[in-house]
Amino acid sequence: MTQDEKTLKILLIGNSLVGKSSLLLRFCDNRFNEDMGTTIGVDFRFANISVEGESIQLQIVNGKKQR
Ligand SMILES: Nc1nc2c(ncn2[C@@H]2O[C@H](COP(=O)(O)OP(=O)(O)OP(=O)(O)O)[C@@H](O)[C@H]2O)c(=O)[nH]1
Ligand SMILES: [Mg+2]
Repeated sequence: MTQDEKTLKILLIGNSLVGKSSLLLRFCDNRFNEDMGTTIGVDFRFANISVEGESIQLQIVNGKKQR
């Protein structure tokens, strides 16, 4: 990562089974997996997007509401 590359941290939060993991998988890999199972602990992914020619790194944390 170069010094001037921008990084954004994104936290996905919401109740269990609302589709957080599915949203993340679709965004990062453009896939859908019907039997993914509930997320244990914290799961995170990195993604790069380009906005007006500028590269931005996304650090997406898939959180979980504790109950
Ligand atoms: N039909 C349909 N089902 C979806 C969609 N998104 C998610 N699901 C289903 O909803 C269920 C829960 O999705 P997850 O992505 O695992 O939800 P989650 O919020 O990560 O759940 P936890 O990890 O338990 O917090 C799964 O059975 C998915 O297959 C959607 O857009 N359409
Ligand atoms: Mg999940």
